[in-house]
Amino acid sequence: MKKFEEELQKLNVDNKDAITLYREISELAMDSLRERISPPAERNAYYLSIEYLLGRSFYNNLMELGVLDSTKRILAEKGIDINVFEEIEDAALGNGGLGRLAACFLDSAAALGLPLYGYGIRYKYGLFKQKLEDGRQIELPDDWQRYGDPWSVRRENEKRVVEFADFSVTAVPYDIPVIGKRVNTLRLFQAEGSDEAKKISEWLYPPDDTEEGKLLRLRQEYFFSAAAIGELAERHAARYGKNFDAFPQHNALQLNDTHPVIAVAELIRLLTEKYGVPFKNAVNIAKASFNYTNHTVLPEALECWNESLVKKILPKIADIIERLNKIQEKELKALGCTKEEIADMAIYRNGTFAMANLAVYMSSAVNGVAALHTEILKNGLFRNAYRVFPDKFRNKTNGVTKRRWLMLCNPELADLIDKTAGKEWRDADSDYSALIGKTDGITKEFTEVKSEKKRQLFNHIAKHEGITIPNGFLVYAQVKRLHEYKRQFMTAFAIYELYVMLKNKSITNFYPSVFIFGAKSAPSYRRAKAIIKFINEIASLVNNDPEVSDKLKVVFVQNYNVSYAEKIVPGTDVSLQVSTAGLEASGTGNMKFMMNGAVTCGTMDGANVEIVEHAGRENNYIFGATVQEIEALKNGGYNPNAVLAENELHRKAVESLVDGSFSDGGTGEFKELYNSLTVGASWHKPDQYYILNDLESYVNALLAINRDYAEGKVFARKQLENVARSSYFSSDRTIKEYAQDIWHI
Ligand code: 26Q
Repeated sequence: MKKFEEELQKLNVDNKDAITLYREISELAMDSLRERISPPAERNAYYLSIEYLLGRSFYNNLMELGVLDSTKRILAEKGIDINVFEEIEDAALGNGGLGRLAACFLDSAAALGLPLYGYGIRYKYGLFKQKLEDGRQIELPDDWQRYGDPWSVRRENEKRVVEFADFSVTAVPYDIPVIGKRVNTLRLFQAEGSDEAKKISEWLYPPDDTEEGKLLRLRQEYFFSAAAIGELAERHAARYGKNFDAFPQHNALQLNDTHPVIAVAELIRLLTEKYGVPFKNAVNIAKASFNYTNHTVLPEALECWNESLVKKILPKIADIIERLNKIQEKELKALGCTKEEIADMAIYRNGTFAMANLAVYMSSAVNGVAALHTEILKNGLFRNAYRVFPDKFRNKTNGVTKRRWLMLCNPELADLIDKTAGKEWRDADSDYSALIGKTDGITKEFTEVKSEKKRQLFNHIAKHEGITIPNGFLVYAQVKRLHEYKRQFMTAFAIYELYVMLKNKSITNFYPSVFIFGAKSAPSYRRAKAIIKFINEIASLVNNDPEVSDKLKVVFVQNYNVSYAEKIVPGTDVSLQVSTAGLEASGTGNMKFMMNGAVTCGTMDGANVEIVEHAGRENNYIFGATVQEIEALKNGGYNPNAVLAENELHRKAVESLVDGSFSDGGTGEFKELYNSLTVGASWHKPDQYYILNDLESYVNALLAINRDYAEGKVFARKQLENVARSSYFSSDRTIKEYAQDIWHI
């Protein structure tokens, strides 16, 4: 990288603003990368994902190139603070966990030297930018390319046409380098052509509450799937000739949830129509090439496409899916399945295509994203398929990249690990288990690192939210998409109860604490938006009450995104992971926090189960009903009103929604939230996420943490044990498993 550093030395920075410098320095880095792009291997894996939540590339790429420190130094010599580039927007081409996981996976594969290529969509507008006005979420368009996009290369001569029944679209590839031992690429397609063609890559996640919106979403899914498949088929033919029997030997395709499942039908269509492969062979080739990862068991998040919709714009694809359904039915009958079992597994039912069923039937491997989640797939959602095709199913517990989520966002902790256990942990093939047994000796140094990261976080919050948090506060954080099943609502009640207890002095010796929330709600998700408003009402009550504000603070940060997470995660003591057991497939925020020395306060859900297995239950705070207990409540006629009748504090907290304590501005939102817990709604029973069932044990866990934290060293040791035992949650480990067990690369 000498060349990059020399060029940077020569760079004239006079009178250039941060944006110009950002572009010029990024271009220098891209120049130095050009000859390092790795050629495809004989066998490659491809990740098909409708989301990639990349965050900022600038600092990460300089780090991966090994020039972050020298760039910082050279710029400083020129009078420029490298932090000026923090005004550069995140590339937020995703919503949350599934998109961020895709980014971590690409990073890990490159670091390990594995040929994994990403395919997706180059949305003009990524996930909306969030502002809070009067405690409410306001959405603003995310024009992330406003300052240019120096990390992408447009591949004009590799564009291809994607056809719909009513019009065709040009898919133009943009390649983003993914840097590591190999330099792989993430290829995002941009839709070009007529106005309606261009619309396809305009918005991440168009509102799909109308027929038109649904059509657009379907077009997006087909658009990038077909562009990717077209390219892979063409490349195969050019390299190995028109015999496609060997296609699965050279290509492993991973479906990131069901959004790209239509690629399966597209491969069959292309092979039969363009390359003369008989239908049956094409089906077998597809089955041997595809694998599917499920990321959610929530019924409302399982994709079903109306047959008529698919027929309208993709008649041949609809035909193929129907044929697959018949083949499946025949096979299942021959295997002795009952009518009910066949109906449950059917690809086509009640006029819709069940995409998860299509994915399971047409994939070689099907995986969940945490041990518990995979068990739930095998015994619940896909129980029949599991009985018929047990060998397909496997677990691949998620992970996160330690490069972005430790080395980059917490260099102070990374240095401490170096000093204590050597530097080897930084290699993709290594881990930090060398820390094990050494944590006792470094609690003081760790506490200093944590305090420094809190100071940095509090400064950032003061600057962006205008709220000051005194140094030394204990930090609890719940940052993730806003969803009822994630139960930010329950945290709100817990905070309100703490507030009441502080006021009436039934708790004393409370260690001063701040609760940090960060979350975006889907724009049309009314209840989630009401929960944001409710949390902000509690925040203003607590923060403005002089009697408690030196003990308790609540901050809801605006526009929580990857870059904000890089500040919050290192500065947090307690990671709140409190979903209703059985509903969070894995969670990956929990892993980022653990890696940075936060204890988990959580339920036995998703990857929390494995976090506790590795780091020790004694070093974390587990509370609430287990999956089995939730099952029992479900079957036993759970009655939240009985809980309310018995517990005055809970009653006070829940009644605060309707007794005038807070105002929802006359919208009726708080009453609706209240009803969701006490009377239910047409589509669900009261308190369907068992908030009131778990609230008491939650508050007790928060209080136990608060007491233990005051002990100092003992708590720091718990935090450090989490760091030392977090190796398993590196996405390097996860990717090695995919490479060995599924992709065979
Ligand atoms: C559903 C129906 C129609 C259209 C879209 C969708 C849809 C869109 C996005 C369904 C699901 C998603 C996103 C899911 C997601 O992010 N899941 C998270 O995946 C993480 C990575 O595996 C897990 O850690 C989280 O537990 C899981 O919630």
